[in-house]
Amino acid sequence: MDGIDALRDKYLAATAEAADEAQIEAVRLSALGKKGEVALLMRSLGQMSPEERQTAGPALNALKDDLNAALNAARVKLADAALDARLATEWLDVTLPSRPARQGTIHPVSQVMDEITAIFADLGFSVAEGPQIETDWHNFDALNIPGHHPSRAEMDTFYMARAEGDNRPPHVLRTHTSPVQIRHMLENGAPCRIIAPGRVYRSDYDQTHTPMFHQIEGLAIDRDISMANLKWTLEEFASAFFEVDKVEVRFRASHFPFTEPSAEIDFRCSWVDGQLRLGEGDDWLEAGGSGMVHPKVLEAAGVDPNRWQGFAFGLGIDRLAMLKYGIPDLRAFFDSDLRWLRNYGFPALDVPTLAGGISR
Ligand code: 2NL
Repeated sequence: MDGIDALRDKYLAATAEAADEAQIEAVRLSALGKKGEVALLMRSLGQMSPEERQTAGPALNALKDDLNAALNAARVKLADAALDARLATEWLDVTLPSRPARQGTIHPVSQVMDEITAIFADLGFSVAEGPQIETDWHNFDALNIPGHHPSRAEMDTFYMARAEGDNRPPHVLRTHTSPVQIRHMLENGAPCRIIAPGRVYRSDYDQTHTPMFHQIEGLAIDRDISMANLKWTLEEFASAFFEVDKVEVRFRASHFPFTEPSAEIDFRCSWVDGQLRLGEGDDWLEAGGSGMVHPKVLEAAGVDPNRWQGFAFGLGIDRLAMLKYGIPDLRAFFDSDLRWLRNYGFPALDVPTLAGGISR
């Protein structure tokens, strides 16, 4: 009995002195572990007489319980002390304002697409949309582009795969938004004033070409629409888009299968210290192509060319966006990380970056 009380005193004292988790565990092992002193005593119960065992057994169990309770209490005390220490040093001012969250913005190309759409809306054009995967008829034949035309060659056009044994002509990724206008005329007839903005695809990749790019085409069909109406429309567009009073438009004779006559569209401009100025100077900015819709195209689209005529034009949106926002490489738009755009002042993309910023 005395031995048990002595053990209790010894291990309660040791527990009280244990300064950390490891020391508490060491005390537990030497008392209650497999080879601990209490365990050894437990084992000696076997050699005792039944009378001795009747008192020693419960006393040993009580010792075990007391030591376990003391050890657990010591652990809890340690944990409480650690928490108190953390609470004293780590604290949070919940009255501070939150960090500003970075917001996304509309992609510059989408912004420009919206701007252009708004300008043409003011001029009475509505927006038409259509599929990006087209039949070769809507993309080529209806536009008077013959089967042997270079733009139909494998190298320019992305063709969709057909199942083995399916010999119908393959669908294509539209190479321009003209098929949208073909579909519009087929469904709504004439007259019409529409623009068709959207993604187009050509198998081309370099400094000035990406396999996906954006185009906006315009179409105005009525009884007496002329190139003069086209020129005025483009001048109104250019001055609104580049935010200057007046931009002179120059037509250069050209050829497209879907227009006759056809004209390249140039805007008067100047380059001063690498900076583009519109509406002044002796330079010309190539902006796209245009012309009077070819009678064969009207016919294919179900519009009687003897009753109706009109103009059409196509503008590249990506280059207009680059010029307006001063971005030199088209590829920055579509296949670079956000740091690139940030370099051009799109503030929502303002993330920390390496000095110099640009890396590819
Ligand atoms: C360019 C040239 C052009 C058209 C697009 C068109 C559409 C129909 C009928 C006739 Cl439905 N023409 N579109 C006409 C002339 C030129 O685009 O260089 N685009 C960037």
